[in-house]
Amino acid sequence: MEELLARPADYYMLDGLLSDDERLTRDTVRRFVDREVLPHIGGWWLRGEFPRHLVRQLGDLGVLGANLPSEYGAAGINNVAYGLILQELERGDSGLRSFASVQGSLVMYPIYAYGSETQRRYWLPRLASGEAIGCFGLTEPSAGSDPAAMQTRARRRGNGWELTGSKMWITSGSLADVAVVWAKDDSGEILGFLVERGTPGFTAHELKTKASMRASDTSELVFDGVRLEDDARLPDAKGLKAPLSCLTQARYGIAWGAVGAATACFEEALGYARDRVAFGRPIAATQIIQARLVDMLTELTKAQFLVYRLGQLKDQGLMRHTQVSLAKRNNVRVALEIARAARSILGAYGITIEYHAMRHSANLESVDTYEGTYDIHTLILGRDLTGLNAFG
Ligand code: TGC
Ligand code: FAD
Repeated sequence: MEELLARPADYYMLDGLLSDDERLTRDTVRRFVDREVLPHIGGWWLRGEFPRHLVRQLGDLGVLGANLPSEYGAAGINNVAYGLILQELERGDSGLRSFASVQGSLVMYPIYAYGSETQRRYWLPRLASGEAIGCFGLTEPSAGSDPAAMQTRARRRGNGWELTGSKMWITSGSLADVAVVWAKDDSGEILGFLVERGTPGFTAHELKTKASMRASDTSELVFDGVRLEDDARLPDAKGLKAPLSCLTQARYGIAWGAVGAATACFEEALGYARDRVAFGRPIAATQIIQARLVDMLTELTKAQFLVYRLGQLKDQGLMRHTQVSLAKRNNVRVALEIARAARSILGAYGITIEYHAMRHSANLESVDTYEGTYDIHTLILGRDLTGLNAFG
């Protein structure tokens, strides 16, 4: 019983299924988040500041792109351990996990999977250490769920390319030293490019009016006739499948991260309900609050097992991208519902930044939308089940 009260969110003792290495990785990041993030995150979030000073520390901890091979400077850990890292980062804040997801899954992964050896050797060690920051530009002002409708063009100019268009809602866009940008060539084929900060014609503009993900940089990228050499192109990326394969990697991490945000909210609500007295007794002694807490714990426990099994499948090379859609869709929606329930258990205190539930709830509205909305993942899964396309 005492053990349970100490770790109420691990009701099914999933901890016991982890290897020593996985547990060590998780606990290292857990301590980092407790020490470096939780005491400050409310202020950063309110002021709309991304904690840039943490980037090198994340690099030193080895968490950036940690599931990529060590020959390029990454940690080379397995996918369960990688998922646990993202879970712990998002227990701190979705914006921090988002930074790590973009850096590892949307910038390092495409360079690793589709880049030249020269691009890999140059960028991956810098991105793994946090010396360089990356961003990923797929979404446009008029093309989000349907990236095939992108307008950004890469036109042949001599031996190189000219890039024209814009990308919207780009995480880390104003911080990035390098942007992975997706554009159509003259034949309509989707290609990927590495565009470095400072390249003439390339500008980034931070969006300042967000009521969600406030401790994360979200920017618009503009490409006004940007001239690139052919060696800026990711040589092996051809067609929509290339960026979509990066999304699979990021969605995998998001499904784990959502467990972290949900855990923070569940534990906060449980603690508060035990302490808060109304009508002469703790609100935790009421049937309605107990029922809510039990529903939260049940969904959290199911979400934990979903990603644990998904991680095993990924480590065995058996994971399908539609299984990632199921986990992303479920776990983010569950986390959002747990955050809202926690906020309500906290009463008026729950709307303040001294508690975590409201911040997580506001952040998770973005997480529910990005990397494929809840509805888009429903349609991906519906198509997989029936063989019929309901997107049109
Ligand atoms: P569709 O015919 O479905 O696919 C074209 C080809 O790609 C393959 N494929 C995938 N491969 C790997 N992973 C995936 N997730 C894949 N999904 C599809 C597919 O098998 C096909 O291959 P082939 O060999 O037959 O050519 O193309 P479609 O145009 O019908 O796609 C529709 C849809 C809805 C699946 C897709 O476009 C989609 O996923 N839309 C959502 C867009 C999205 O998620 N954008 C995210 C932008 S990045 C971001 O939000 C970062 S947030 C910051 C953070 O991560 O924290
Ligand atoms: P739309 O596609 O316009 O969808 C609007 C609504 O219509 C949604 O509810 C959707 O589910 C619904 N809908 C659309 N099509 C259908 C259909 N066929 N059937 C039923 N319903 C449908 N993008 C990047 O490329 N890089 C990033 O780093 C990045 N970071 C982001 C960070 C934040 C904080 C946010 C909020 C977004 C970010 N995005 C990024 C963009 C994100 O991926 C898109 O917002 C997302 O893909 C949805 O696109 P949209 O906003 O254009 O919505």
